[in-house]
Amino acid sequence: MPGYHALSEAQAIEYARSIPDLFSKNSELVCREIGDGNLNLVFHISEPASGKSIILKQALPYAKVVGESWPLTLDRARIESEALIIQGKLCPDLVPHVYAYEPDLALTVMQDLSDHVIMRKGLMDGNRYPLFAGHIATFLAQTLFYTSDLGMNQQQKKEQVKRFINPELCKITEDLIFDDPYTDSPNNNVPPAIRDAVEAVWKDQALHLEVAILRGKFLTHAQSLLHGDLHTGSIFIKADSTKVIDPEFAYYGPMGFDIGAVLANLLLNFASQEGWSADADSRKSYRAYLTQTIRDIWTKFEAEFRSLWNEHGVDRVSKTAGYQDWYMKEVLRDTFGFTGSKMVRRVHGLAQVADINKLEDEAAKERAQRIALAIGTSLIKFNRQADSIEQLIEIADKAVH
Ligand code: SR1
Ligand code: MG
Repeated sequence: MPGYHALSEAQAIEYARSIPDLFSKNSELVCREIGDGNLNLVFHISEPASGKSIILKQALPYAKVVGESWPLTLDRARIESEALIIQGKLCPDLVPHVYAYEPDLALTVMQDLSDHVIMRKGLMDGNRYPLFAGHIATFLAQTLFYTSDLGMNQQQKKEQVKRFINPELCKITEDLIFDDPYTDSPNNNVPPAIRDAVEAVWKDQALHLEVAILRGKFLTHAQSLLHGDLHTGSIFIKADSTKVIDPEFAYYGPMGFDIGAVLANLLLNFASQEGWSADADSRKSYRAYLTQTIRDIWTKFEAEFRSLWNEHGVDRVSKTAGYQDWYMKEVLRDTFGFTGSKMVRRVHGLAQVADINKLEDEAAKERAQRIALAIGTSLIKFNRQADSIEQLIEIADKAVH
């Protein structure tokens, strides 16, 4: 990209000064690079005199988690800023505000959310967020409904599908979620303690068939504009506020992939309670909080989605008797399958999760990994028979009893 260079902290300050009407002309600005994700630079810039602050997020031309040997399109910064703008129109309180997008630098200027914490960390610290289920259910219902053929004009939707063709980022998902974990790939990071369980995954033909079917849906089912990477590291949270960030994997795919990402990451934390909870009672209580959150997310999502459909559905055919019930069951079944897929990849795939990997007690870590793998593989195998969110919770509870 002409003019592109990765910013240093000093250059990030210089750029921030050039944004009109933001900071005072000669005031001191402080910058910290705080990116702890797999792909990008994130600069936090503040003006101590006024207390104002912003975030500059810059895409690097490679995957930071691997290094320069893994080149990656800078177009993902455009995808991310355009997705944030669409999501911001549909649910303004649930995403950061975008102030500007600078295509030459693959740079997005957005609202600073430092008064929130990354949800993964919040859960690892044992916090509870009673409003989260309602917030994320609304995010999912609004974004998935209004970007689908149910909620928008079908020809305009096809134009939108074009803008969100995201082949390189989708390829990461296709490989890291639907391929590598099911074979002895050099991309995997297999924890030696659970090698036997991972080898069983590599041999399980019934599991592989379900993963192939789910992968087929991910490749072809352009149902809604997805966030595409909706794990708990893509959510900023505090008691009364939830903000979904980082939609650089956005593309048109199956709704259950986004819903499943949220549920999978709650269940990864559920598995990791082997190590985070102080005793059996607190483990049981925190797990019950997580499963109640899952129940609430699905129930509230389904109710809000159905009511959007009934009140704002754009065509006659989608109101055919029985179609809505069939459709919602398919979304639920996909949710089971993608929840499972998103769990399995985090146990022995390339990019894992701190909930499990930060456990210091090796025995607890091994138990957590085995639980996560058991829940993930069971959900994948069961997905096409699912009828109720209670079955997902039963599968999770069974893995710890
Ligand atoms: C090479 S990127 C690894 C992972 O980080 C992102 O958050 C996605 O989940 C991706 O699969
Ligand atoms: Mg991310």
